[in-house]
Amino acid sequence: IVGGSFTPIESNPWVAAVFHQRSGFLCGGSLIAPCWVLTAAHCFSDGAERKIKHLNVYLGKTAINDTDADREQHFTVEKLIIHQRYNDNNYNNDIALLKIKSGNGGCAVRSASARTVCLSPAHTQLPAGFQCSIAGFGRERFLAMRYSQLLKQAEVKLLSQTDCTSQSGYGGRLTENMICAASPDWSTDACQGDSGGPLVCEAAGRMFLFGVVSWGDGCASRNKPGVYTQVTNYNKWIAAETGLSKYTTG
Ligand code: 4AZ
Repeated sequence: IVGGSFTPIESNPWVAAVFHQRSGFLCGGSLIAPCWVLTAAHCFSDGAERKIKHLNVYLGKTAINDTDADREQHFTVEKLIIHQRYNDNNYNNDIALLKIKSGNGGCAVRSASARTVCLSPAHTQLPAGFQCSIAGFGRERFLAMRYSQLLKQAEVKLLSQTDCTSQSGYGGRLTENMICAASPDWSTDACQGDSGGPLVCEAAGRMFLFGVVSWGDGCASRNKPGVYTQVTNYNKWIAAETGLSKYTTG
């Protein structure tokens, strides 16, 4: 995250950290049900990253390289489901599910540092300019050498498809499954390492998972919004793949 501020996991308790045994921290994710983390498909575009026995998922982590035994929960991955129509060339359908399992065979246990986030009703639209928030361990600057050691969050505003296209020059790269967000002064944005993590928006007093960090040209670059997978387009897919009811309410 470029800009924004450091934040304890308790402020974003649905944030998951996905690690690969060899390459280390891989991507963010969001806990949508005790056994299910929603993340980005492009995190697994390298074949090596699809070997589920090499993946580890943590909830309750505020510092990526520290163990916080009191607050964190560790999981292995039982199933990796990459969207069947994920396109590695334009990142269309950049969405994936991880079924997680703890050492004792259980799933996530609700606590102050680990909690599910709500999914919105299918095809909910929020107006342009609506303020939402992003969180992750990604780079703090485009040219940073490493990821942020601590979880960060930042506020961003949704853009209409029309404004995103006209401002960004993304043109035909934007599909109806993508939504753009940025800060009006272009100072805050998701960056490399935030992929898979949440864009959450508060409506009716609850936080809804509205986007998955997907791509963008650079980070916090003028006229280059961050692009997110539009989660409400995938309620049926999520229900079908997980067996969860159409949407959860936390
Ligand atoms: C990335 O490389 C990435 N500014 C994620 C988000 C953004 C840019 C790059 C958005 O994972």
